[in-house]
Amino acid sequence: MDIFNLSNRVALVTGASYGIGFAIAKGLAQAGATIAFNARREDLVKQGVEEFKKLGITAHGYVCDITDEKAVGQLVAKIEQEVGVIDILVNNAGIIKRIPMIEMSAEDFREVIDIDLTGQFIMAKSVIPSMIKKGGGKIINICSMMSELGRETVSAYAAAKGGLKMLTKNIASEYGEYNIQCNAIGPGYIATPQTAPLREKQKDGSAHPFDSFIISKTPAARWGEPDDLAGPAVFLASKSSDFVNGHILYVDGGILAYIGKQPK
Ligand code: NAP
Ligand code: GCO
Repeated sequence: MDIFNLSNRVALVTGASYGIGFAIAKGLAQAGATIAFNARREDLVKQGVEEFKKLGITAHGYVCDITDEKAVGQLVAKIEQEVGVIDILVNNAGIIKRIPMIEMSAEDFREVIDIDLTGQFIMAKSVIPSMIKKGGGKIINICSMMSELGRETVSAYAAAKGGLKMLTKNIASEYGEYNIQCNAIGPGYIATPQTAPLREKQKDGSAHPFDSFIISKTPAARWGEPDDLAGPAVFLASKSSDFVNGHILYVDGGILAYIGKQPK
């Protein structure tokens, strides 16, 4: 459908060698976009390029750490030169550290904030000037259930993802007049390497208690798959969402709508 068509659009998806970033990049490519992506390690960039190739997608891979402002500036300039001006930025790269707050060092806390919040700021500020010159663009930040909810051990992550929600609204407020739409996707619990430790089988072969907990908290009664995020990303990257700005689209199987089951 033309309203979702991304032909002649260049999309940069950060951290897209695997996981949610890969699935979103695949979805954008299937809607017609040309894909650029980055990872921190050369081998993961190569692996990503190969995985895209297997799907018939020519993706342009680059080594870049999103927290390095100078390197990000060089990355954006290189993509503009080799691929074209970035029309769509998906701020996907991120990490989590699961440590009880009173045991967490300030250094660990800062690292999470640096990658999950400052890195998104650096990426966005680096693509916006060319978007303004070109007459518009789309920025999609990847938020979280932790943009709304807290839980044990994820204080830094929740602080970063809560901050990212407000950065999303601020970018929309500050650059909306330039036809830039900045929205976010808030994924629920998605089966990726990031959440693998929460889904590990127990020694006796039973499900991890957190695994069963999430299934019971999710009206859809399952973990999400990375591909569940592709359609919402295409919507937010396309002209279908031209009057949607500063919105957080939760794609969570209903977690945020649900009070939870009463205990038996
Ligand atoms: P993942 O499987 O751990 O993948 C994260 C990606 O980010 C990797 O490609 C990683 O690449 C990249 N990355 C991390 N730090 C980076 C840095 N400094 N510079 C460049 N790339 C970096 O995670 P995921 O589950 O797909 O999650 C992707 C995003 O969705 C994250 O922002 C995450 O917080 C968010 N999210 C995940 C879930 C979930 O349930 N899985 C739910 C809500 C939100 P390298 O380490 O190889 O560089
Ligand atoms: C955790 C999880 C999360 C998810 C996700 C939820 O330990 O609770 O890893 O925080 O990855 O962000 O939306």
